[in-house]
Amino acid sequence: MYAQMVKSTGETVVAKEKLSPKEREFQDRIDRGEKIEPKDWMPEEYRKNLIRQIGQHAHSEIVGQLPEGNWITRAPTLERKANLLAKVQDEAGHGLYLYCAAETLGVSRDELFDMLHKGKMKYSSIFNYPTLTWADMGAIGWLVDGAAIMNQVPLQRTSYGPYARAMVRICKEESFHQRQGFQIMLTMAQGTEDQKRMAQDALNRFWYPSLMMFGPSDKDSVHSAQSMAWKIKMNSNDELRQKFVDEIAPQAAFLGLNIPDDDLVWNEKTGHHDYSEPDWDEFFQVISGNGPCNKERLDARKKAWNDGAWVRDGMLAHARKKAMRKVAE
Ligand code: FAQ
Repeated sequence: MYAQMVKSTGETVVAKEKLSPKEREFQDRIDRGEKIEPKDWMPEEYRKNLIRQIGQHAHSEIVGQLPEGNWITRAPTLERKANLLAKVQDEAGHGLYLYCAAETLGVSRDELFDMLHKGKMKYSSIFNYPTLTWADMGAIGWLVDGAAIMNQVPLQRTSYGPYARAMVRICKEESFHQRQGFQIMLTMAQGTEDQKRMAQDALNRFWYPSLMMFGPSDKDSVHSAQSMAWKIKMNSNDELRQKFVDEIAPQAAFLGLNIPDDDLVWNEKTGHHDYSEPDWDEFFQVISGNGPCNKERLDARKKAWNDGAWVRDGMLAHARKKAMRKVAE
């Protein structure tokens, strides 16, 4: 099946004194907060790790269009339809900024798509869950975009210039997405008994998958140490997950909805909420290609790629003709 099998290097951070002079100078630039630009020298592992993370991020944006795309024709009002359409289009745009950022590292878009289609590159686990009711559009905006923003705001300060700059615009748009999601939840939570039940059901199904978006717990995160030393990643997975829980818990209370975790409680001592970990076996199954919708999502992406072949061919033929005309002039 579609195992998503890009190998984790699992490398730990090399002590500064063991780095070559070039590598040390590179690390010093990062430590000073300088941005690394496409033509600058960079260690091969830095380049590969960035391609992995930015590529996975780009794929998440475009695969992430599918669960919501499912509801555009069934949105309950014209306004909701227009908002959802705009949101799904924004996700396509985010994918494009990110593919462009990855291309500056010497990988082509065709190669990135090929790795996605062959199951050699991942996309976010969250998009392998189905969207069963309209309330899921609220839960996705509120929780999924909420988790995405929590992770992406710090990435505006990431060390690689093109990635950091792409994040600035993406974060602005994501905050609109989160608000529209929260607004759907608010309307439903204050609506009829059936609407409230649907909102609660969506929260029940999306809560733990949203926590999984931040990645495995720190002790199982193979990339965090090196990625944080290189400022490819600014915070650990558990740090961001905790911030998310602390932000969402009072919002759920405001909505009058219950987070499906009996152990979720404010802890005076730590100044944070205690909460239950997601089922990590389920997480590893989903990122190995065995989630509820993995096959459906990849099939949809492959179909879109194949259906679009004539557009790519046409554009290439046009570009070739234009170039030949220029030579003839
Ligand atoms: N799903 O060592 P770590 C969005 C993999 S954007 C799938 O901790 P790392 C917008 C990881 O790749 C959502 N795989 O990895 C939207 C690695 O495997 P590998 C996407 C996951 O990279 C909203 C292995 O597990 N955001 O939603 C996941 O240090 C609504 C070990 O993990 C980004 O991509 C996962 N959840 O930390 C669109 C942000 N977690 O590659 C539509 C940028 C971990 O060795 C609708 N990325 N893995 O085979 C990051 O910040 C990081 O890459 C993490 C993972 C935090 C996701």
